[in-house]
Amino acid sequence: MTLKFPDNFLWGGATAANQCEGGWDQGGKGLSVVDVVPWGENRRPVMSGKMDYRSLPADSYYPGRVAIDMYGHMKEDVALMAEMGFKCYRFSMSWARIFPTGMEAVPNEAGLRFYEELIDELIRNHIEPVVTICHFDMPIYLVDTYGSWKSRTVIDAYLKYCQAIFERFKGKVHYWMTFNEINMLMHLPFMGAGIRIEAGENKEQVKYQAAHHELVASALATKLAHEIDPENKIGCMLAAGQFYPYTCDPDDVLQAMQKDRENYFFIDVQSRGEYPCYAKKYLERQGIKIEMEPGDLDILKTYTVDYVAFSYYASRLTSAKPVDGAETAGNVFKSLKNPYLKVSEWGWQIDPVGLRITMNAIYDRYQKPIFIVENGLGAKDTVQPDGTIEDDYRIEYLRAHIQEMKKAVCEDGVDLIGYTPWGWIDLVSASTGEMSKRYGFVYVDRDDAGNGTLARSRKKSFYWYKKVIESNGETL
Ligand code: BGP
Repeated sequence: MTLKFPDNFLWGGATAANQCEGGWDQGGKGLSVVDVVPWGENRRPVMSGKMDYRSLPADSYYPGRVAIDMYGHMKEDVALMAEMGFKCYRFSMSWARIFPTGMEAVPNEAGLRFYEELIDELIRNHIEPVVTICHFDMPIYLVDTYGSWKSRTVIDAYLKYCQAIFERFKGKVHYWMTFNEINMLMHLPFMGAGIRIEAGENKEQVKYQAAHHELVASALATKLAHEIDPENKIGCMLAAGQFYPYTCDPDDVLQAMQKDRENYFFIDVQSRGEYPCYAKKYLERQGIKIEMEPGDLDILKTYTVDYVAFSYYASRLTSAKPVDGAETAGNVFKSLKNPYLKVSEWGWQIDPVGLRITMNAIYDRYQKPIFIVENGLGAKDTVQPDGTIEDDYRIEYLRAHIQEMKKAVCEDGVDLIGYTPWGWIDLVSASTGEMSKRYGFVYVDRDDAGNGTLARSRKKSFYWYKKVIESNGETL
């Protein structure tokens, strides 16, 4: 029995354009969703689609606009990844950089060139690019003009964008994901999918209709990717984390199963090719009628994904009966406090064994290769007077998760493509807009209000992760 990661295991790190790239008005880029999501008390109302960004105070601060300016630090940042020995880098492209409004007939050459330079630089450094096509990021024009994914027009706009990047990066990029955390649409509709809920609209109806359009777009993108280059591998991507029942009361167990299904719904369609029976019944019960065009169901059935990617930060806990005062924070999803788990400074529960459980649950369900494309600890770091950063807490978190990941691969036989911890370099937090919620192996000198030199420095975890990669996960 081999207890090692496969030789071609893709160790790397992940980011997303909307949280690291900046350069919001550079190179002909159009305004995108993240550019209008502010820092501070209005962030949640805007992200959840309850507040229109056009009514924000004029002095609002938008941390994504400059972020950590990877746009201006690209070569330096690739050099840091190369120094750690990355085998792959998961990043997203900004749709609005390539099609500023989403409706142009031809792509913006300067936008394509930026990603071409990045991809070429990665390949020169033997780093496999792993691209998220849409990560909380779309031209705001599509939102304001068409209501985003409420409209089928956006499917065409998305496919035009996909075609432009599949053709331009043919032979250079092989791993793609159609939508980041597609289930985020249910929880933060504006950030997840550019959806604003207008007065009088039935929220659930709107969200499931938009989801249908995204699912059709994802299937058609999969078709296109395979036609353009049969070597392309397309993944779906889920904000994952198994739900546990609060007690062994069968009602709690049932509730946990149902909670998991709310999220699995999306990737059940993307991976198995059809609306699952439980979802059909749910929609029926809620009186939700999804408008479909003839052929939609065939498209979903025929063009399923090649692999299943997911983010994992924590497991979740749920009860069928109300449990007073036992709720805790966690990657947008509400969860009860699990007395067996510690929490991060932001209240996110820490559950390495939950990663093994989640990996097995997903692999059992789909029997397709899986890819952990986000995992990590958001924490405050202290820069010592000599400039060093001793982030042992981060090392401890990642070590424990990698140990469990290893068990899932080596003892349970899960087919895992790779591991890309989130925010390998500090970046803007999606949920809070803070810079002080840091995930990186690399520190970036920038604070929550946007002050700082943007200088990069290596944390203790940088050297640790380099060794992990060098030893293919043997030295932890
Ligand atoms: C996921 C997102 C990422 C990332 C991560 C960490 O939901 O895909 O974009 O931000 O969560 O969350 P946060 O930044 O809120 O700490």
